[in-house]
Amino acid sequence: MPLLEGKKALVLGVANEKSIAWAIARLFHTEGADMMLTFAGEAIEKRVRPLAESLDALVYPCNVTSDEEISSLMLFAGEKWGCIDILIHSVAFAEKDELKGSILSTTRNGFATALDISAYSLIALLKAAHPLMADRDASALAMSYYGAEKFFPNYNVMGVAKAALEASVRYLAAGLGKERIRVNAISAGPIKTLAAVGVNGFNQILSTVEERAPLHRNITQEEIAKSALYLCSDLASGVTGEIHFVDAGYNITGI
Ligand code: NAD
Ligand code: IMJ
Repeated sequence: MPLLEGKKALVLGVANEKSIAWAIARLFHTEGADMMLTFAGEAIEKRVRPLAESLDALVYPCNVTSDEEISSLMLFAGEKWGCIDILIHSVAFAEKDELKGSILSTTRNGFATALDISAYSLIALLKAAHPLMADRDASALAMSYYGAEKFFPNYNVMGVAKAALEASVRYLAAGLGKERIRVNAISAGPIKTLAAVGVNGFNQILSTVEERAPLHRNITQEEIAKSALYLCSDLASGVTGEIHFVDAGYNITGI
């Protein structure tokens, strides 16, 4: 039996075939969900349209910095579907200069941009989407990283943004529980996606995980998607406000 038969799933954050959001979209489609993908900007649109077509997915623009684009997206979902069962937030951005050197070089604007796109956007999206999600056992899922809790070189303001994202997940879960909307996050191990391109020392991070994680390997986008399927399906009907690690066990290690 497919786990998401007839469910309406809105996925933000597909940039290319390596995106975590793409693995989630493919698996949710396989499990019977109707899909909608969003894009921010023309460069991404060119990549997303053919991917969406292969899933029969609807496509709509949404730059998460814009309240107008968010509300227009939800109007579109309302017209097409009348409801939303699943919202996947797989979006993050900081200016590249913020992701090197010291946290002390973080600028006021760089901080605002990173927190706006990577954390506030989850609140903004659910503020606009919750009327479509209420009272149908809907769920939202965001993507985080262990840098929210611990120091990782170069992650800098993104670590602060992920800490805010994880706290937002807990507050949103508490606020939306009365509408029977669950809100969770996956804290994923490092993966070579577009979000890792040009990051100093990324290969070192990958080999440290191989060396030290209990499973002695890195994780895949498909493994994140499988855990996302659990968290967004009825299998996790009692789970909300949770930050679930999919990291080959790396986070439990001491030395
Ligand atoms: P990705 O580059 O494929 O995905 C990031 C997405 O964010 C892209 O689709 C991009 O278009 C979108 N985005 C950026 N600014 C936006 C805006 N203003 N409006 C709308 N969309 C915007 O990389 P990914 O690795 O698949 O990242 C997805 C999520 O997973 C991010 O939240 C990231 O922090 C998180 N994550 C990634 C890793 C990793 O190692 N790759 C590990 C843990 C968590
Ligand atoms: C990103 C930067 C520094 C260290 C990093 C990462 N480590 C990991 C990532 C150790 C695993 C990837 N990650 C978890 C992210 O959340 C990445 C977010 C990101 C990446 C970029 C690169 C390109 C750019 N802006 C970005 N904004 C956010 O210009």
